[in-house]
Amino acid sequence: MLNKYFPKITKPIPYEGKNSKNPFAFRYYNKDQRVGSKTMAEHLRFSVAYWHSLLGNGSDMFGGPSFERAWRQPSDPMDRSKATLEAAFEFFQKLGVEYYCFHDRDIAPEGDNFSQSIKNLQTIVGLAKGMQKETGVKLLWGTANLFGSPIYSQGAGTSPNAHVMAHAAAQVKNAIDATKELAGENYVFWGGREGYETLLNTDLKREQEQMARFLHMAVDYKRKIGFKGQFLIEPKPKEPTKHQYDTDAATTLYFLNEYDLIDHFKLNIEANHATLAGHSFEHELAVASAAGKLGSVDANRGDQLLGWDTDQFPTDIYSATLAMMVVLGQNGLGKGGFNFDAKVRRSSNDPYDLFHAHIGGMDAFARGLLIAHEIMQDKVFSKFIEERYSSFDSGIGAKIMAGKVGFRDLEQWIIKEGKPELESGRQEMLENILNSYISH
Ligand code: XLS
Ligand code: NI
Ligand code: NI
Repeated sequence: MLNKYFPKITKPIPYEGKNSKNPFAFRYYNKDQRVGSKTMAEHLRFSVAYWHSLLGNGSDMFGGPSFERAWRQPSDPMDRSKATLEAAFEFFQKLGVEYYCFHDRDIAPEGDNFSQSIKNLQTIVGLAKGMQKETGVKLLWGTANLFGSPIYSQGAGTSPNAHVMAHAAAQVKNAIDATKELAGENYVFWGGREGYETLLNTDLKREQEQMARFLHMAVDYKRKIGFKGQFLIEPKPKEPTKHQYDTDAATTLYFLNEYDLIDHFKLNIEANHATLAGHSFEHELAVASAAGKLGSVDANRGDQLLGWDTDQFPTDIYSATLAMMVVLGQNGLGKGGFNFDAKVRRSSNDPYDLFHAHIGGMDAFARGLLIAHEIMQDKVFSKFIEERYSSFDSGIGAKIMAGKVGFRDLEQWIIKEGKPELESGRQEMLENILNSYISH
């Protein structure tokens, strides 16, 4: 096992059960434990986000780095990337996580020109491939950073400048190549700057048409090279741009339908993006899932009092339980997983905080999984929901849904039958039941 950057951890984080007081142990996540037909590891497919956990340095809008990791010390950018890669795989192994995710620019530095950038990426990909083989850690998804460079300040695929769009396309081509080379199971598109600030300089329709063209080119390329990973779009309503074209799940699904892309994409739902859009995490998951398009999850959380993407590690058992109910309801995420798109706080300056953060997130979802599984086995809510809609299973309800009656027939039916009687929705009772599962 690699052992250079986290010497205090000498073996993979163990599962010690819920009474353990060891801060470097799992209390719920027991990877081989079966929950229904799969193990916890198979259900959850946890992933570390390279950009936050390996590159994060505590900086925010008001201050520069508050910590510098040992693996970020080498001054040559390629040496720094290599050291970071070593630290990454040591961390993955010691944490006991099976997947990771990256942006092209996270793992390899941009060169002086585009050809050099390609070479840098290929060199690091070669090394990463070796480390994946050595450790068994796999790539959940790759993506391209189309938001950091100043050339993308007015958009990438949706830039008003065709030269910029071409550059973005060239970059995504290489990021897909890298993902394929590393047997990535998905490829993510997050439209960081695919939106606009003011209509005074923006043709909204054109920009959406450009975005669609961009994604169609990606689909064509995927087919040409035989990349078998799932394409995912990650909705987010704002930050960095004021209006983003992929605001939330419903908006993104509409866009994909409108531009004939729906068959080629699923969604990657992020908790903090859901709340920024004014939705709950479980709402966004449910909207994606209802369309058969819930592909993967960026697990994190926002803060109720802060209106931006704080990307905190998820610790809320309620939220994790409700999320797992949606995921179990669709029989899992398939090729997707739970990627911790989350960063330790500015004050968490010790590299071992990365362990605490991930252990907490993994335990929260493991616990959510256990509770959700029990709830679903007992059919507590599903029975209630089925019963609640049962008037559509026979009689007039069945006729309505089968298209056998119209407004005139229903007028006659109402004249005869009179006023409806309503059953209680029993929200409070159901909330109490949920609580009883969570607290025992
Ligand atoms: C930013 C996004 C980003 C994507 C990958 O808010 O969450 O990190 O997950 O580009
Ligand atoms: Ni994300
Ligand atoms: Ni985010």
